[in-house]
Amino acid sequence: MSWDTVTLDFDGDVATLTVNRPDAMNALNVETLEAMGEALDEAEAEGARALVITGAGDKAFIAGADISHMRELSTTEAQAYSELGHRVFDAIESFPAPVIAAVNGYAFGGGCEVALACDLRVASERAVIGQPEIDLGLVPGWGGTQRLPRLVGDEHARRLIFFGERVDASDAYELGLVGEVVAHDQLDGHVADMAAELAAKPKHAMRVAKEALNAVHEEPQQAGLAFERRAWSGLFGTHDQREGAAAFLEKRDPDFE
Ligand code: CO8
Repeated sequence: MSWDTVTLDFDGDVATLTVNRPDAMNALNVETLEAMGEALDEAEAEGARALVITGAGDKAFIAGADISHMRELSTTEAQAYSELGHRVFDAIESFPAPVIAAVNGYAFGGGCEVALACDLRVASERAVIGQPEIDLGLVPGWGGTQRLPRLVGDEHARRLIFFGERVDASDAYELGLVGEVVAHDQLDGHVADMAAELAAKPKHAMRVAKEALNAVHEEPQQAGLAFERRAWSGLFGTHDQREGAAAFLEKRDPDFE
């Protein structure tokens, strides 16, 4: 499948979803969100074991929702637009393999929220990130009010959302908003290496690790701990669990399923 505003490429078990509207700073209009949803389904159907999300061009990761589209919306249309974004971002969060945001430039509003829905965030030193909705008379509408405080803590999230402040890559790293900052021209290669390493890990254990980590936020702690207990014991007896232990004890590389 192919789309006008999204590309999906495979390199072995690693899929890369690129939002491709560089003339509009990769802003997310309805067509692009729908294409992202279909691309995520395809990546899952093809068995991707790691997914990279990035933006086309040299300036923007994703500069947010499409402001020219938003300007015309009725309340009902705004609700549909909001729900579409939520569905896509939830699909990123629940994608059954690790998802890495390669933040190659501006990541504002909905663009920051895409990155927040990913498992890991790596920024180019040129990245600028923020939730500037307040200055458009809005608030983050695709999960930012919930996912941002989990990542950076309540105080920093309030500052970013109340002031609409845009932070550069090194400040984003200091806040914990990204896990790593790399030179701009090394971003793609570095993220590709990370994704390949994650894709080579045992698939079932990786999926359970992600589900358990997601449960931290989805359920109260006791329910999350119960999930971890069930999931952990559920991995026992799998080929990869036996092979992992055997390979360690026999001082050899594991041959995972
Ligand atoms: N939407 C639509 N078009 C955009 C967007 C956007 N978010 N961002 C940039 N563009 C367009 C510009 O209009 C311009 O188009 P044209 O060439 O036709 O004039 C083109 O991209 C290039 O942009 P600039 O000329 O502004 O380029 P600069 O390099 O000077 O600046 C910036 C780049 C810094 C990214 C600047 O464009 C900017 O600040 N953009 C807006 C960022 C922003 O405010 N984003 C938040 C949007 S709100 C949001 O995401 C809400 C999410 C929740 C939605 C819930 C739905 C109900």
